[in-house]
Amino acid sequence: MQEKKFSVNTGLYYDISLPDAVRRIAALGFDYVELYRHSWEIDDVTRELKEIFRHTGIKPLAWHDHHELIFWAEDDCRDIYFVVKQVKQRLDFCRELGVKYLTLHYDFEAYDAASPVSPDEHPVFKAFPEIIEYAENSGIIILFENGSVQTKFIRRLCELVDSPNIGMCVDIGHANLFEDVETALATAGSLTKCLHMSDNFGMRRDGGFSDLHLAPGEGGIDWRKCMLALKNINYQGVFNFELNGSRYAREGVADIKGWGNFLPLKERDKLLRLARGHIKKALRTS
Ligand SMILES: [Mn+2]
Repeated sequence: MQEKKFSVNTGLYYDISLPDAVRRIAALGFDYVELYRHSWEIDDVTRELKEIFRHTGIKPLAWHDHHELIFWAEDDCRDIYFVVKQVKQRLDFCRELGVKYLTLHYDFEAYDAASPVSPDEHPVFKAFPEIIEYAENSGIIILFENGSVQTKFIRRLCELVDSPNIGMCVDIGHANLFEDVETALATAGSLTKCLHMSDNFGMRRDGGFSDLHLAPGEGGIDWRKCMLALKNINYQGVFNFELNGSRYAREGVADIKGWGNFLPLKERDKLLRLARGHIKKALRTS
């Protein structure tokens, strides 16, 4: 059996610099890193990041942008030029850093899961020909991540765009909240190029925050079943953890999106060891 590769999203170490987060993840023995930042300070650290990749052997898996694609469009999405410009800028960064995937949220807030529209009915769809042509020329694959936008919508989007440079990053925690893990993976199928792995206890009914981004093993997801679902679609990619390092997440309070109240760094390291151990065990027993 091919050896499984593991990766970490730098958001877990959001309170230290991006290079320091990458160094820390490399020191913990991970194979890949997913780069995540709200702002564009990455502009200043490109050279340093490349040095770390070269010295430690850790490889950049993806650039994960904070913004949704729709966020860049005006309310009525007339400003397609701006959307295209933002995505091209990210693709340039990916190429500069040797990152294979650009992972974007399609939309988190405005999407109505109860009455989904076809992707090509949305004005932002007009941006795709130019975005995809640029991605193809850059050799970067754009991945859309499921959230309240379910995998069936993104699958349809990928089919309509019809390019080898578009695919899906299946967020397992989000699938557990907005559809279910096994259905989401079966729907995404061979379009699944990357994963966001985190745990939660399902959708809360009291309005509390549900998308906790706990380490696999801390929440209620059956990871053995998840590994079986991945085998069923012959997933050959990296196992990428996207964890929240805040105390809030463990207390289940509503405002963890503030990325504050962090656990000490060593406790966050432990979460990664827990996550990796839990997934390795789930792989062995599935
Ligand atoms: Mn995610």
